[in-house]
Amino acid sequence: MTNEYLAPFVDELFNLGVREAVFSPGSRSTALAMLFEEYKKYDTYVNIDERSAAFFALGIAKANRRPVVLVCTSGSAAAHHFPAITEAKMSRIPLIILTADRPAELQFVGAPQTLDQTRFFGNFVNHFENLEAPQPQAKNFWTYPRKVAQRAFLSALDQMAGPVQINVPLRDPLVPKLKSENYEKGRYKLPFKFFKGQQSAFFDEALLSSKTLILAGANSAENYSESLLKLAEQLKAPILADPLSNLRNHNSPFVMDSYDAFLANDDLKTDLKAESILLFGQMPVSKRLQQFIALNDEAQFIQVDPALVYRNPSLTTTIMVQSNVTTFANSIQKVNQDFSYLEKWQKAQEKMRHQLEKVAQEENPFEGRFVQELQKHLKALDAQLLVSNSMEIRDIDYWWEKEDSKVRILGNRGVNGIDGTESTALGIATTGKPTVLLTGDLSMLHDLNGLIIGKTHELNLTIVLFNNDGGGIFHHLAQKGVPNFDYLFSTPHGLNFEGLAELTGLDYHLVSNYADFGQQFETSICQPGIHLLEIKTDKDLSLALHKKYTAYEN
Ligand SMILES: Cc1ncc(C[n+]2csc(CCOP(=O)(O)OP(=O)(O)O)c2C)c(N)n1
Repeated sequence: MTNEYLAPFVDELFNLGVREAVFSPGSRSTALAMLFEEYKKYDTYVNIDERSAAFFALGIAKANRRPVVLVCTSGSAAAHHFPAITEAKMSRIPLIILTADRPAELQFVGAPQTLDQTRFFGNFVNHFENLEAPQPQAKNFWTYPRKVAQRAFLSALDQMAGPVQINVPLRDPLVPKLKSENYEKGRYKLPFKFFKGQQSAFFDEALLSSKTLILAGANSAENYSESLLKLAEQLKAPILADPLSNLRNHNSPFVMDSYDAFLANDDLKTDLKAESILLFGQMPVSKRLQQFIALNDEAQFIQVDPALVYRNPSLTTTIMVQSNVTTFANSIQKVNQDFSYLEKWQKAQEKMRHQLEKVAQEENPFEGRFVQELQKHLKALDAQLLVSNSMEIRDIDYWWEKEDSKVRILGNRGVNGIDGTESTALGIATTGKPTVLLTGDLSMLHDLNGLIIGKTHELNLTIVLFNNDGGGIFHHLAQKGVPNFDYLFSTPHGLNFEGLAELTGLDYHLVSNYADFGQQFETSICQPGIHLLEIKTDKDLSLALHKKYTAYEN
């Protein structure tokens, strides 16, 4: 399989619109040069001097206003591309530079013609990444190289067009097997497309089938709820509403809020398969949803976003539309009269929600029921709720029901850190609206210093702390039960949060039961200062209760 994955890379660049490739000869770049040449559809050029080759490619790209591929071998070769790359960057000319390289095991060991080619052109490229050899058995062996090609092409044609470096570490044997069928491997049913701006006619006619699914994720730039609800109604499409999308603030029959639980069911996953999937905003938190998307790899996956940057880690995106959400949604004219797909989702949703709601009878202190209680007490308020990462955001995903409300749910889902939690919450609290932080104990401990600014600036915040003495999430993951599990992962600390009252002057309360929580919460939210409501839970019991209340039975 050596180097065979490069054939779909070459094919994908052609599919995207690249038509010319300029090579300088070398051994490490053999596979690249041969595969472009054998494809037979590119206009290729050879120049022994990489410096001249790069300016030559720049000239072609300038004249044709489209990206040109430039290939060089490892070592000092890439350095000679530099002058033309600075020119391309500053004059916004798209180039895709493929620098052949030695693989990781031959780096920093004195291998010939080898130097560190990582981010070789610094700030003078729009994008850098390695095109690594995928694992031979991997499902994405043939599709991953296509994604790298797409990213390279889209970055080169960014709003500020420019050069892009794809570094290509290659192992021996360097001469590839030329199999013409490899060029077609990993192609989607319909080729990858991207649009800058509106193409409603295209979507109306070809794409939005009667089995269209809408994914609504966090979107910090825009409140798109009304336009998505209208679009869902037109298309009879269920909206899988991530808690951070805030679409759950609408008690609409199109909004689904319990999918993370029922998408664990294999029969349902087959029955609910989509033909078109529209993603707005960030990919939702739910891991099961992401697995479901990966399963739907035959569907058209359309990402609508102001940037042409991937937001779908399942690698199934087939169309990218560079647009803000409202403009796109409002441009779609299609009306679907077939309710049958929507009804399937509604049925699963109702059944699952019914099961999840049974948590209201749970007597033990359980995060699921406390989320339900929290929603009850917040719903009438124009409030803001920051949710920490780990199980807290997942519990909100399970138990925060759609209902007409104004609560704005926020989270730091850019890199999903357990850091900066109190600081972010206090930053949010500066708006003066009632503000609540729902956090786990490790996340809270990580940012205790963050409380200082609350005191300095007299900010108001109610902290609801789920204290299970360590990282409960690891009890749900594959690490559970490995040697030294507690020491390495669960990390119980036994710290006493009550001491924070003395340390920081916050108002502390240990919650004794659900009714007590309600009373304390109602008092805290109206009073100035920082209030900490600590709820003690048990990790193993919590795991069992999660299983009990989130199980979907056929
Ligand atoms: C800065 C940072 N360090 C480490 C992690 C890995 N991590 C994810 S969840 C988690 C445990 C969080 O525990 P806690 O806040 O108590 O929540 P629980 O799992 O109990 O719900 C850790 C350490 C991370 N996401 N971010």
